[in-house]
Amino acid sequence: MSGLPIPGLGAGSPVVWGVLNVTPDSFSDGGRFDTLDRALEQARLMSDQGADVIDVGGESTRPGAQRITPEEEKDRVLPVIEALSGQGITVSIDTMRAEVASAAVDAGASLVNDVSGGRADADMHAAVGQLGVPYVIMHWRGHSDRMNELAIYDDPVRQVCEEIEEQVDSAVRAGIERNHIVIDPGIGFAKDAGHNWAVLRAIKSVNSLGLPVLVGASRKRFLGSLLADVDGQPRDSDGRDVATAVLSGLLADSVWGLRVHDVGSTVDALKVARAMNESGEVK
Ligand code: PMM
Repeated sequence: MSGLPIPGLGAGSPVVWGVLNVTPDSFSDGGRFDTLDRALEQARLMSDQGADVIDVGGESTRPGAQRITPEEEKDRVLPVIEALSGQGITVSIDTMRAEVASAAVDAGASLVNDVSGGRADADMHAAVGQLGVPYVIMHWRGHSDRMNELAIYDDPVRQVCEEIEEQVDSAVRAGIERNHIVIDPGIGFAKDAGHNWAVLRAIKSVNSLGLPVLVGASRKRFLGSLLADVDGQPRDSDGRDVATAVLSGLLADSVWGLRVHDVGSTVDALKVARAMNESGEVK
């Protein structure tokens, strides 16, 4: 693990990011938290379970998803961000748009999580440079409506690392401080199950880029395929939390942060990993 773009977080154990999708259509939790009260209740639960950051997203990125307007995105996320940051919760905005990122930081978000790493909006890097907040650059090749056709690699680990580095260089050129950057290999984005496993097994290669690494494998489709029933039917997203937590435990020593839906099971897994490694006191 390297770097601490959020002071005080990430020393000793990965930072846990709790996912809060305020969308009607995200793949695993779409529609569940699309009223302010339900969103706040879920965020509070995740914080109580040990989430360090609540990652608020208003636009679904599930394969095949259609885009929404910036106004719609802001209407969904800003009231939630204002309320959560008002309660002292550290909030990240999950957006590909500079305009939404700026409005979210004005509303109290402390970090920008951009699944496109700046590829979706030419203004994003300059805007984040101005905002001066930590910025997550995820590996991304194209919007959800075409990401499956972009899942072609000769060497997924090498290409993912190279493509992330290009975005990091572009971000630094645009004024984002290098020590504000977190990188993410983009599990499930323009990657099939084999690509996802290859990247996860080689997570130390991603780490060797020298920046903190965030991984978001939670409830993703490749876990559903792994856990398919005897007829080959993928496991529903609700039934993927044990697999997610096992991955969290396995990655505990190799990543800076983990982005998950079920915070409690990942926090448990991280405690087990720490106890096994005797690398820190288990609280
Ligand atoms: N995955 C999703 C959305 N945002 N952000 C980062 N940094 N990494 C991810 O892997 C990621 C993300 C899509 O999944 P969701 O529906 O669980 O939010």
